Amino acid sequence: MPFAPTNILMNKKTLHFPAGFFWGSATSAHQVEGGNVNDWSEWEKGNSERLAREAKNYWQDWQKAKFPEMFNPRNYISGKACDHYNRYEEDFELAKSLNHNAHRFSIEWSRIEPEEGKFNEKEIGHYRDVIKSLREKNLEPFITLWHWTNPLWLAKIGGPENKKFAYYFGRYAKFVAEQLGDSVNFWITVNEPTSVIANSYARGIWPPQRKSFLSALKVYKNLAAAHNSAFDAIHTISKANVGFANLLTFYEPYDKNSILDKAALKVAEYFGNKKFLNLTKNKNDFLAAQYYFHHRIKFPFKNKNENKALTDMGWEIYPRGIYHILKELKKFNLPIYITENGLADAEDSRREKFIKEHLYWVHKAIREGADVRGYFYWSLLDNFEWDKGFWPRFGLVEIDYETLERKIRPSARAYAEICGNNYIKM
Ligand code: IFM
Repeated sequence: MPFAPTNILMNKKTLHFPAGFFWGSATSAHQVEGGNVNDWSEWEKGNSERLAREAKNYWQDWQKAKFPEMFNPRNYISGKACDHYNRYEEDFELAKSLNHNAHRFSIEWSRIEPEEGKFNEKEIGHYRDVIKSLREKNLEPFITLWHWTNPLWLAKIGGPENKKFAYYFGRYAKFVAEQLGDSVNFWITVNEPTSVIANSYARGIWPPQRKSFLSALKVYKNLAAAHNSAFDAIHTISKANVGFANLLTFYEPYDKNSILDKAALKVAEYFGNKKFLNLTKNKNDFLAAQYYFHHRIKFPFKNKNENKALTDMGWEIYPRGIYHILKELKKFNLPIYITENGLADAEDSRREKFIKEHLYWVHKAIREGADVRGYFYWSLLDNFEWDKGFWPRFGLVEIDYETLERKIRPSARAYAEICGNNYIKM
C-alpha cells in the first residue's frame, strides 16, 4: 500500500516522512569486509603500482595535494579493508546508536561458492549471524547478492560475459535464499549493472579490462538474465521482495535548443537509466534507486558540468536531480527505496548539507506521489572505493586504516537526528 502522499505532514520548516520509512546506510562486502579472494583482489595485486603512478595525471592539483595517499600502491589493495567481517557487531551497534532502522550489505559470492558448485556452510553461517545481529538491533536487512565481485573460478571463464552467468547466479541466489530466506524481506540481486558495463567493458578500466562494445552489450544481456533468474529462483521459495540496484543519472541537454544535444541525451539515458529496467520488466517487486550524478550532455556524449559544488572526487553535487529521478520512476507504480546516495568528504564539511538537501528533494517527490519508502546513505563506513582505493572518504563513520578505530563523524549525528525524528528541519 503506498504511503504517499496523504500521510505525510508538512509545515514550512518541518518535512515529515511517511510512517515506517526505512532509514539507514549501505556497505558492500568487498569494500569493507577484508580478506576477500575474488577477481578484484587478484586484479588489485597486478595493478596497484600502475594506479599509484597514474594518479599523477588523473587527479586535479587540489586533490593531489589533499590526498597524497593516492600515490601509495597500498592505497589500491583492499586487503583487510575495515575488517568488517570480524567487526560487524560493533559496526551495527554504531548504526543502531545513530537511530538507523535498516541496513544494506552484500553477501560475497566468492566466500559462499569458492569452487564451482561447492557451497561453503561455514560462510553461510557467518551471514546468518550477520542477519541475526541486525535483527537483534531492529535493523531491517536489505541484502545484495552481487556487488561486482566474482569468485575466481567464474572470472576464469569470463564472469558476466559467459552466457551461463545467469544460470550460475540463479543457482547461487537460490542456495542463499534457501539458507537465509526465512529472515530476509528484501533482496537486491545485482548492484548497479551499468557501472560494471561502463567501467569494465565500455571503458575497460576495471577488471577484466575488456574494452569492447560487443562485450558490453553481452554483459547487459547476461546481467539482466541473471537478475531475472534470481528473481524467479527466490520466488520459488519465498515471498520476499526482490529488485536490483539501479544507478540513475539525471541527464539534461547542455543546450536545451540543440537537437544534437537532445539526441545524445536520449542515447545516454537509454543505456544509462532505461535499458536494464526494460530487460527486467515484470521482474521487480520494488525499484532500488542510487543517485550520484547529474550529466549535462553536449553532443557527442561529453558531460559539461558547470556547478562548482564538488565532492572530494570532483563529482558535482546536485541534490535536485534526485527529485527528477524519483518523479520518472513514479510511472512504474512500484515502491521505491533509495539504496545509495552519498559523497566523499574527508573533512565532513559538506555531508550534513548534502544529506538534508537531497532529502528535501526526496520529500518533494513523495509529496507529488512517488512511493519512496526508504533512504540508505552510502556509506556507513569509509571504505575501499574500487580502482580509486581508500582515500575517498564516504563514511558516516571514519576509519583509521592503521588501527581500525571507528569514529563517528558530526554529520552522522545530524543524520541520526533525522532518522530518529522521521523528519527534516530546513
Ligand atoms: O562505492 C560505490 C558503490 O560500490 C556503488 N555505488 C557507488 C559508490 C560510490 O562510488
